[in-house]
Amino acid sequence: CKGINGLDKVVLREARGSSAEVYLYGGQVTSWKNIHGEEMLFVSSKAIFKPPKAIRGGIPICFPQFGSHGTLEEHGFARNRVWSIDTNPPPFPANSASNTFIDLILKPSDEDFKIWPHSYEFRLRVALAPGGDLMLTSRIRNTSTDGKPFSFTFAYHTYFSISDISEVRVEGLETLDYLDNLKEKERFTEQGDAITFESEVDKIYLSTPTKIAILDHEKKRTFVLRKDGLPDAVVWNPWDRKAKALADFGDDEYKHMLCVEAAAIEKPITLKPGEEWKGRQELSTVPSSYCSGQ
Ligand code: TA6
Repeated sequence: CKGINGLDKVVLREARGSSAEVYLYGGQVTSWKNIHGEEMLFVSSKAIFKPPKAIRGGIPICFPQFGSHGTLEEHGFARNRVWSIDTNPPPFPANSASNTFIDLILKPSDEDFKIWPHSYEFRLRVALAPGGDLMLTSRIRNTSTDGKPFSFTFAYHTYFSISDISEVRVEGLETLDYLDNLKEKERFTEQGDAITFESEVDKIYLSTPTKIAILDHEKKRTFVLRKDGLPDAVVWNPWDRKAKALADFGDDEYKHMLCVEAAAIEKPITLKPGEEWKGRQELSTVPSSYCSGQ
């Protein structure tokens, strides 16, 4: 269907009423609603839905570079490109079985090849499971014929919609090492209990578990992020000062969002010609009272 500024977006609806929206611009999920029609993702009221700015919110795809550690623009360029509908996807493994999905594909333009001289096919499947779990599967293949391998870093930069940042806990990252982006990426070890928030946070947790829980106290809702092929996890909230410095972010919006990002950063992924990498994240929600100990 037609989205803002003539850019297309795809709306997925599954039988029990959950839905998702995916912009071809950036291959970006910008909405994920549960069966009650409640929006689970944060998109800034000041988001810009057209090139060259990435849409502020939803699930930006950071590829072929996470962050600014490299030669490309921050978070690479996949989120700033218009993707195509993939009409001929290779078969997906059974575990992404769902009958409500869209397949998108991104291949390098001549311009892209100048800034990142590698041939690849990036296939993204966005799927809704019956009942509304949201599944993103990325498959990136090195299609070069010159025998050259390439390396990349990657993240699903997911913006969760939350009631109040001061009443959120993240479970699953306790005692792990992390690189602190606010302290020259110095390495620290996280303390032993759930993470809470009272100021700007920008941390890359290393070698994290496949399941991370984000507990929204007020909504009595827990987001569960399950991931595969993505060993790291970024946790980011800009807080007030950084929020004010972002033109496409409302001054107070930091109170109602938290980024928890399944990622591969510390150890870049290297693909030889013909090799394919798969990175998957699955988002679900459970009532908080049942979450602890799961
Ligand atoms: O994921 C955290 C982070 O790397 C922060 O450092 C902050 O820059 C955030 O991403 C947003 O980046 P963006 O380029 O989308 O403004």
